[in-house]
Amino acid sequence: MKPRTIRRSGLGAEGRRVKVSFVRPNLGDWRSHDAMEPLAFAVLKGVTPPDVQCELWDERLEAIPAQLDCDLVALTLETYTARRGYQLAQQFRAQGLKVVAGGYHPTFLPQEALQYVDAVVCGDAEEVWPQLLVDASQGRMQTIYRQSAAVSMQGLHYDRTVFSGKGYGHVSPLQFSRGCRFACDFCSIHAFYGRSLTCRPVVEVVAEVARLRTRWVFVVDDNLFVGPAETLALLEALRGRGIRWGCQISLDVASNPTLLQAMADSGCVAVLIGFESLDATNLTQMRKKWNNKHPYGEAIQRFHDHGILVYGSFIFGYDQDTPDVFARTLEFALESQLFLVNFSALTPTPATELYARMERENRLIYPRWWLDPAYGYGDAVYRPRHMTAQQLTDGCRWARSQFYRYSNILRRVIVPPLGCTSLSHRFVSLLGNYTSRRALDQKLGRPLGASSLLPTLVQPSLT
Ligand code: B12
Ligand code: SF4
Repeated sequence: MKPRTIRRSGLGAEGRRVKVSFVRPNLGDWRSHDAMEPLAFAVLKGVTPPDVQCELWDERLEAIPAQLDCDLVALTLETYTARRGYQLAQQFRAQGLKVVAGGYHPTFLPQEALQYVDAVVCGDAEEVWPQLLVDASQGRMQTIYRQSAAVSMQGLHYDRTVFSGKGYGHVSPLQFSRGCRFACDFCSIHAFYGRSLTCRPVVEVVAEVARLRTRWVFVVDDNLFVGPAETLALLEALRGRGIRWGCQISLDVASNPTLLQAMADSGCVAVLIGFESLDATNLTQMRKKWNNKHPYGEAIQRFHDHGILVYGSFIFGYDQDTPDVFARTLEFALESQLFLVNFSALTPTPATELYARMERENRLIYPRWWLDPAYGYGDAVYRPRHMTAQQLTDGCRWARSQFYRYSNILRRVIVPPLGCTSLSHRFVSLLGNYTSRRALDQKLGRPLGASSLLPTLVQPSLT
């Protein structure tokens, strides 16, 4: 792996300095309640020469102004925000501004993105961003910039000054690693990072923790169980820092008593675990058969015994699922005292193995659902094997609505799992449930993008 060097290149001698507006679109032109600081822009700000002016607009917190006072608009796009992002790009390009897009979606579909923006950055960006700024200032921005996935994270500076004055909540995101040692067929992480798995030096992470504006931390890694030694080194260094934190981590950590204890000792209050399915054949199909080795009930109990709440993520619609899957999974979630759940309809995103399989099997109802005005957030986008697409959409909604009924929320907060009865646990549970319920009410079934601009977005050909 080549060592990472931050090129503080400045801008071209004969070129002028560009003024940059970082823009984080929402799913549509409305505000939401689950916004955390978008770390991508802290990374970009960290490699932006100090005299390049930057501002941030996050549509989850505030309306994006109709006119931006800048030369370059830098959009971060996920698949769910692509449609809205393209609409904004069209609007700003019509005003003569240059637009660059980065993040998961443009990385996977650069040619689609280039129908709406001037340039695309594929992959992580800290190595290529300074050069892009130079090129932009000289009026010769290339169309595609690509950074290798295997760049070291050593010395990465997450410059959070870019978030000053914005109304983000009380949880600070923090990154330790990139990539995941697994490759579940539906997940974008493998498609983005391939086999590369990199960590920041623990000492740099700890120094960043000391500078955070809050003591509540969410480690954004897709799987904090990078490896026993790496994860243990981080956990030991986090002990005694006075933080309360949560993360996403693979289920196999529950079979490692040393790591579980170290998580508890360092202030971990909650973990998000991808259980995905209660069916062993489904797990094998999604390339997650290692989940079968760890009986779910016992694993959850071990987390609870260590004072760690469990947020369970489940996907409905794999090929073994029949219409009774919703009630069975709901019952499991309630009985095993999960404090939050995510019940999602299986949704094939671009560049994943799942997407390729669905396309091969000719099962996609909305092949480009992220651009399709008929698609609503949470809708099934393909034909499941043993139920209709409508049953899948409705079943997910039903299971969510049952889990987040006020009576169930109250029960979870008043009677938490033994081992998770402190005020901190109850606070996290109450806030998490309230936020999830509100976010779901707001998003489910809603078309992506802004309704006022829908007619102007053309569907590109991807060939
Ligand atoms: C934290 C998180 C959330 C948080 C919110 C994050 C926030 N900031 O508010 C919550 C929990 C709310 C959330 C929600 C969802 N999320 Co989310 N989330 C993440 C997670 C785990 C970390 C994001 C992060 O901070 N990364 C760290 C930063 C530094 O990395 P980065 O964003 O990739 O940025 C780098 C590059 O991509 C690039 N880059 C990115 N943007 C730009 C822009 C420019 C101009 C340039 C040059 C470069 C560039 O440079 C950066 C630095 O190198 C990611 C997975 C991941 N590892 O990124 C999933 C992820 C982004 N989420 C995902 C999904 C699917 C969702 C949901 C739709 C889930 C659901 N079913 O409800 C929702 C809704 C999303 C929405 N838009 O509303 C998918 C997106 C897949 C895709 N194809 O787009 C991801 C990749 C997870 C996954 N395993 O598949 N999420
Ligand atoms: S374990 Fe999680 S992050 Fe890793 S590939 Fe599977 S779903 Fe993605």
